[in-house]
Amino acid sequence: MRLDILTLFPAICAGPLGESMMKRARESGKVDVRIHNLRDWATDKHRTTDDMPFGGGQGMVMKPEPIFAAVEELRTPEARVLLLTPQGSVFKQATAHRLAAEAHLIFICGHYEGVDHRVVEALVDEEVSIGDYVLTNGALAAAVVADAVIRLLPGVLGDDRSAVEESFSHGLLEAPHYTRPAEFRGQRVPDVLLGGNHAAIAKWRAEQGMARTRRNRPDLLG
Ligand code: 6GU
Repeated sequence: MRLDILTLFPAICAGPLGESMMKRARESGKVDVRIHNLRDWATDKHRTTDDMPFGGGQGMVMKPEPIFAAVEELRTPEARVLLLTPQGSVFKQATAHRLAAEAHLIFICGHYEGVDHRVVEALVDEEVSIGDYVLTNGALAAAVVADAVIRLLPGVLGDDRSAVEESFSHGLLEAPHYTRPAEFRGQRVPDVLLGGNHAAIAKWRAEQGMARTRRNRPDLLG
């Protein structure tokens, strides 16, 4: 997969996508991540990327020209173009699986109060938000979406089962995990996990996952 990220703050994306599993996925060629400064496509002396909103109101709006120039230069026939914005539809694990099947993604990171809507009309295939809260810009959201998608690419996770068995794959949260020591500061690991009864362990985990979902995420149970 190729992923182009267009942002006014490349360093915000570069940190999270330059460590650990993301770093290895890039170094092994499983994903080609290119982080671009949108300012490189601004043409005036001050390299302006924003302007005042027509109709008045608070804040600035990202100008269309640099975004059009960048996307027209970077896009390929296979490219799917996303705008990261709190006005988007909410990103879910299912969205990550769908995007992981694409050959080329282009992320446009929104900033200021918004992006000139002609960008959405003419260039963007989908608008994506990462949740119901407001970030100062879309670069952090782009790194989040990129991580969730890249870890699903073939060969990126060491053990391919871990992507199948994890949280949300079955629509529920996971059971608690424990490692050694079996007793720590008076708290014991549940006995069922210490015996080798795999059917009993699977049953306990299913019950715990359900109880945790009821407590923390009742919305997932409809
Ligand atoms: Cl994609 N951008 C911004 N600025 N805030 C957000 C978001 C995106 N998703 C949730 N909040």
